[in-house]
Amino acid sequence: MRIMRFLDRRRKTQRNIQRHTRRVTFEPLEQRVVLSVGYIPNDPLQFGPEASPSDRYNHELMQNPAAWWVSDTEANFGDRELVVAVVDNGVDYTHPDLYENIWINQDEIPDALMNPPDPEDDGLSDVDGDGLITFVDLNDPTNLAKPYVIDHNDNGYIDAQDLLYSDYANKVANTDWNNGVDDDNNAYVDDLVGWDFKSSPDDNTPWPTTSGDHHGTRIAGILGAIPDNGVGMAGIAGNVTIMPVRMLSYESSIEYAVDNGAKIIAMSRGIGGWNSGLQKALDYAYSHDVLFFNGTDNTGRDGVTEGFLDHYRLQYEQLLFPVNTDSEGAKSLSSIGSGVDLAVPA
Ligand SMILES: [Ca+2]
Ligand SMILES: [Ca+2]
Ligand SMILES: [Ca+2]
Ligand SMILES: [Ca+2]
Repeated sequence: MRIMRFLDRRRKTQRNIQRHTRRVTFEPLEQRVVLSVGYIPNDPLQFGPEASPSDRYNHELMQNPAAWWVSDTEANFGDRELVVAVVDNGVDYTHPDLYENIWINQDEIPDALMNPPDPEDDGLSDVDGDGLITFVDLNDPTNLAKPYVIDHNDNGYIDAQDLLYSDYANKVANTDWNNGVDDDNNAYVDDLVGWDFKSSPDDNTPWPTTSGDHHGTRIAGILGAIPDNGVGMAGIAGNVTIMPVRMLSYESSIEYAVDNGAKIIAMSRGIGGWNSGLQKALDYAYSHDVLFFNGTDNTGRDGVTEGFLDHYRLQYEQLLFPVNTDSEGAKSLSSIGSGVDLAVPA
């Protein structure tokens, strides 16, 4: 009886696979026909009619549509409670394909917004009931009706910059949120959406201040661009929460990310040798069960054929070193060789 049920389920699964394979057939990529089954989101830059195979090969090679698939009309893009710190040169938290996924430090939200003195006002609402106040909640009509949820920068939605500034051009703080009080007592005043260690003095706007500083925003997009919103691209795990940390030293940036709830750290520093600060930061992350990734350099060296060892990658035992691949799964920009842990199409 049990075997029958198993076979029955297997047949059903096979029928489903055949159905979805017919439904979702990508065009030939080079000489190889790539078939993918699963949920295809509507993000135009990767899945629209104009998108080329080179725009979406990362999703095809990783078979992300299959991982996302729940049903024809429902997808699973990851867990919002999973916080990924992008420790880099800042993240454009006003970006239309990122704003909803930016981390909000729950304990830095002023109590006056959760429990307002006005008895008529019941405060901010956790609309989707996930136990957090997120930008998804703040962009719901229930919260948009509150006098302290305002699109100050006039871009059509509530984003991190709206919480920090009532007038960004003139650097006027939004004191409803950015109240000058270290509400969570973590020694970072008003760290509502991350921290900028690089500016002098350091501050609460982990924003790419120099034009061309798009690296952190790009990393944030690859992993967490809002999926299925008809805009731009789809992140690999587009429902995760992104904590922007603009870094200076390893220790302070990593400790901040770990202490404030990041479970994954994505960093992209050129590491050429031994650094005691990095090792301390790694020990700290590792002892708190935080995965720590750092891409290898982009000089394209091949340690396998050239026969050298990159000793630094072997020294940092707890650091995960990914390399990027091209659409064929072959070596791309990244250097390969000893100490590399995994390869990812990107
Ligand atoms: Ca806005
Ligand atoms: Ca704080
Ligand atoms: Ca505060
Ligand atoms: Ca999108």
